[in-house]
Amino acid sequence: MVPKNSMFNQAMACGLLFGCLSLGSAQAQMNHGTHGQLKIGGLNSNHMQAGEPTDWLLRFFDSHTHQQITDFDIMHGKLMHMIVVKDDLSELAHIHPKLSDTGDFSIRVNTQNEDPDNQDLPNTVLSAGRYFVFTEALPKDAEMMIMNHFELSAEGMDSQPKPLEIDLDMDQGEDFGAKYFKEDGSPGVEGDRYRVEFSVELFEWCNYYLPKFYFKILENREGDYLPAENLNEWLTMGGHAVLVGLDGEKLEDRTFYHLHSFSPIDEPALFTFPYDNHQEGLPDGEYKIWGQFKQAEQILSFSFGLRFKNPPSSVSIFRKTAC
Ligand SMILES: [Cu+2]
Repeated sequence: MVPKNSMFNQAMACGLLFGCLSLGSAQAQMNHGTHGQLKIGGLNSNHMQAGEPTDWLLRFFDSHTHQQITDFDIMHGKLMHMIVVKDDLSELAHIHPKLSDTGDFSIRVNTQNEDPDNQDLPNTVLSAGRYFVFTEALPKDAEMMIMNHFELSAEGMDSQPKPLEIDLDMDQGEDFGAKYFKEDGSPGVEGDRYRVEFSVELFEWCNYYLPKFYFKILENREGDYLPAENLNEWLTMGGHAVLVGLDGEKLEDRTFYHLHSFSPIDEPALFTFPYDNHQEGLPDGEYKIWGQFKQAEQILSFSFGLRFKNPPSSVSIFRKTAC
């Protein structure tokens, strides 16, 4: 069941009706009339020790009145969705802080907690480096969710940035890539439990293109890779995908999208993630995309490195007037 007036309904409406303001488009809507505050270990600090259990506290304020926003509605099954990603895109955690009576969100990272939707929590900030934190929440009675972002740095053993491996290179004309993953969703080799096929399609829209991303999840059954079974909805959707750009030195310049797929309908274990920003296309560049799915009780994250390239703009696409 979907709660009335939830962002889910609006998101779906936007997915079906082009032209409405998209909900997942981080660039345009981050800090939409709000500003956020992240306290680490009780301090106004943006430093922590990598791998150490650490308390994070978040507050959000209306930018005009400076009042703290304390009431929130549930969106996709949670009061807040938080994506933590390392700047070299080597690590990602999708977690869900808790809301207190006073309107503060809190979470202790690098630990286990009782929420089965926080399986990434023990691995939130594991290595030294720079991390981005993206939050999504829906203030009560608001029409739009608020998206905020924070930056922190983790100290610890020196860890060199890892180069992004490109699995699908549209510069080379590729639109399809396949990879193998182990039981827990970590990268594997042929013969391991999962083979995941990732592909991209481009659709003309206004004077640019909209991408659509596909994940097909195959499971090794006695040597044959067959469509995975026991795939369940996670957080009210068939699947979630997080797309983050590598380009941009500043956090504000990073592209960030949290996309959604319905459960497969036509083809078993095939998930479709439409790009949900109908105001602008996706810039050329290097990205990582994590598809997140629930199988039985386990959350699986399958990631692909993507070099995204828009086709040269054609005359025909500029003639379209329906946008
Ligand atoms: Cu979430």
